[in-house]
Amino acid sequence: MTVYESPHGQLELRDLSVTERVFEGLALGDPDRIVLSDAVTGDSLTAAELEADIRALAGGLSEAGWGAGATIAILAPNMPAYVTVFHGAAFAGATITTINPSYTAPEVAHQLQDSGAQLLVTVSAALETAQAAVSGMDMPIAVIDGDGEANGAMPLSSLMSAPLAAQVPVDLDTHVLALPYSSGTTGLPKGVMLSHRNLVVNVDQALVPVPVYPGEMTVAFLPFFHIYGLTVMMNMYLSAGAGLVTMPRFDLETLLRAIQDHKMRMLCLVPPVALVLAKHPLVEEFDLSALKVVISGAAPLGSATTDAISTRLGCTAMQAYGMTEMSPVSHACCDGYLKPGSIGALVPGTAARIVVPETGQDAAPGGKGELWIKGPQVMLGYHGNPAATAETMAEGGWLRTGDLASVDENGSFAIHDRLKELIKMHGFQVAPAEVEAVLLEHPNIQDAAVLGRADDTGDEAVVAYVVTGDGQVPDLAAHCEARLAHYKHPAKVYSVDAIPKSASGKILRRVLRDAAAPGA
Ligand code: 4UW
Repeated sequence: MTVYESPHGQLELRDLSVTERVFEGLALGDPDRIVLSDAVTGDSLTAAELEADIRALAGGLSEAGWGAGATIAILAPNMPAYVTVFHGAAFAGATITTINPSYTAPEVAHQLQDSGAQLLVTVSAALETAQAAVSGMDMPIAVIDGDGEANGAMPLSSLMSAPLAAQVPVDLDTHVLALPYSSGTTGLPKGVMLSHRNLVVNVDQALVPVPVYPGEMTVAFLPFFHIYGLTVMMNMYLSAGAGLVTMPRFDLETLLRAIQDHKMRMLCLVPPVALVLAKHPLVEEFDLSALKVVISGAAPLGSATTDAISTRLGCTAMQAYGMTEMSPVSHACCDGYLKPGSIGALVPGTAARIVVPETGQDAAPGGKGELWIKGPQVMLGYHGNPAATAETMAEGGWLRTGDLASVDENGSFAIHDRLKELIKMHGFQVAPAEVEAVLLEHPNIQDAAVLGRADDTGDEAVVAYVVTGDGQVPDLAAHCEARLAHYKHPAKVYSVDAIPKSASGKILRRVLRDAAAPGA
């Protein structure tokens, strides 16, 4: 077995809950400094206000029976109060499942049911979807903004009560703190069970190659419902004593203005935003001279784009790599590990193997194989799905990432391809199996397969192949609109005679991918 260790060495594990870790960061500096500010509404929270709100919500949730043992769902865009809800629930000993606010009611309902949530916290703008999702369920709804009472929901403020003095005790290693959803290497989205240990250690692991300084600010447009936004934006910045300008959705001008006005030093983004920074003319109209580091992740980014950003903005542009199942960070570039096209070196306390899928053997030095990861940030497993957990976790605690990778003699890793089914659209997950299931609900579709096809920007589009009785492609707009968030809708649908499958009935996606698109 060839095991690659982190050049940063090991990391001392600290027995803190994720909220206690964030409180450490809030205590670094003036308690009256703003740590969260909404880029659109200007609503803000100081360090002292955030801590007080978290303690008050934790107190109220505990009193109401939504503390220890409860699962709370959050369906909201990025906003300062998102942090209050996440950490109020965490401090009260609850489990939090984070839902994409662009989901349709059936998608929300599915995650609520699968996660076993008992309370749904949302915003007025998503209330209609939330109510449609919970119809037929005994699921109270709390609304962060507005009173919601007219609609049978309760205002979140009614859950604020006497502040909780201390973390409700939970086992840091086994209690499920967060339950974000990921399809992993195959199948439908599954709840990824992450512990307090996972999330705390990953913040500290990421801060070694990617330090963040007390008092600085960055823009959080990467959504908190996704693990990248949750750990790297929310928890890493606040734990380091820094702060965030939150954006409910991406808007270039707002982003550029925030970087300029707050003299931001570092920006974390995804490849489509990296491209915009490299090319968009609006970038010239703002003073971004404070920006020194730009980090991209969640999907591949070519070195041409990192070079273009470095040249245009006079900063270091580089990649990091993560996966929901790893809380999420396992690799980041840093001094000594800035090789073009690379995802950098292993973060502290993390080990890797490169395993050739066909043989199950470790690849020869420099060779390609599936990236396997072991470390304290690796998930506990998939919620209620031991079969999927067993498929993903190899013996000895190794997580199979489903990514084809290699490592050079210096310890810089590169990702070459995705072996798994997953499609990445703007950095967000689209599980082919989920889209296929929706297509199969259409009365005229007999069989379906879905793939990602890279466009000329390197982003992926969802492409569907369908078998229909008459060989015609049905109009799927209304069908998909009712069932799937927009970013999961197929951009192209082709009619085919048959979907290639293995003897066991598995879709042969590579065969489909390699065949010329019919009519294209
Ligand atoms: N290059 C190529 C990359 C890369 C990549 C991810 O939705 P998930 O489960 O999770 C994420 C997490 C991304 C992330 C977290 C923390 C961080 O610092 C960072 O970089 C700044 C990124 O996206 O999807 C996981 C899958 O996304 C692909 C890869 O296929 C992985 O298994 N992926 N980062 N740099 N591909």
